Amino acid sequence: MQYTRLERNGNVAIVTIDRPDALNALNDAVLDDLATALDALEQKDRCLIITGAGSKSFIAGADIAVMKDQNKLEAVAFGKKGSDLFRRIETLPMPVIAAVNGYALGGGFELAMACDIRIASENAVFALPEVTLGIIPGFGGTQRIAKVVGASMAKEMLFSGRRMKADEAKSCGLVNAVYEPETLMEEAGKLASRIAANAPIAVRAAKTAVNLRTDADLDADLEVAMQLYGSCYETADQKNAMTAFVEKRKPEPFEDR
Ligand code: DAK
Repeated sequence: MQYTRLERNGNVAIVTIDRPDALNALNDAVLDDLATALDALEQKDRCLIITGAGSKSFIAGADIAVMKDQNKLEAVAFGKKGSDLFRRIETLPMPVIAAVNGYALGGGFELAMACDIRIASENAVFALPEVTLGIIPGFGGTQRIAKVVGASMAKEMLFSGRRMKADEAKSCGLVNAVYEPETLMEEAGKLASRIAANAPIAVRAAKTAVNLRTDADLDADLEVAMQLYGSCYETADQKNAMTAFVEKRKPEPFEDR
């Protein structure tokens, strides 16, 4: 695995997304490595922590340089790969904690929302900037965010693409706790160990029970969201915005086409 590390501390597993030169942005290879790390989890792993390498970013989103040139079919295939993987994280038998150590943008924020519990460092920043790039979140974020922060805040974040800092994320229930960057992993480890010390069958049953309602409709809704996502790839606005990001400049004004 080039882009993911799997470590263990007792019966707590820690997966680190490790592509710091691109702020841990998700491309096919990163998603493949993350899937491989999940394959390696065992029943003895009673809690999983997911974090990002480096001090600046959890995950700065899906890889815009890759998405820029995708056509609709390629975009839907990439989206489905990430969406299925995040669904797998959401339905892992053991609890999953996202330790958000910096930027959690786009697909990175979506991954954090597929985890059971989110804690963050003081420098964490959350946003769904997809509409500024001519697309919508494609890894299930449109379906999960309202359940995490309520419909009104969810829509504000989705429609505006604005950034939310850690303190606001805490006040709206997006994260459970905020820590100094230096202590984030230690605190994540303490919480995970506390969970891991409890009766595993009971913890797994509790997770399944809480997710019952979510699971009932989510798969069908994710499919519809994927088609909506794909349709954005037939627009000039998407090409304009993603090309501008890669060329490190502002996009031309959007044309609604
Ligand atoms: N993709 C690719 N490269 C990225 C990246 C990203 N999302 N974010 C950062 N990088 C790269 C930068 O290009 C730069 O590379 P070099 O120029 O050094 O080669 C390096 O990481 C460092 O970034 P910066 O130089 O920009 O660092 P700054 O501190 O100045 O700024 C930043 C940090 C996080 C504010 C900035 O990098 C930024 O705005 N990044 C983009 C954030 C973003 O818009 N993320 C959302 C991406 S959209 C779907 C699947 C998925 C999705 C949607 C649909 N389907 C297919 C259904 C999800 C979409 C997204 O996630």
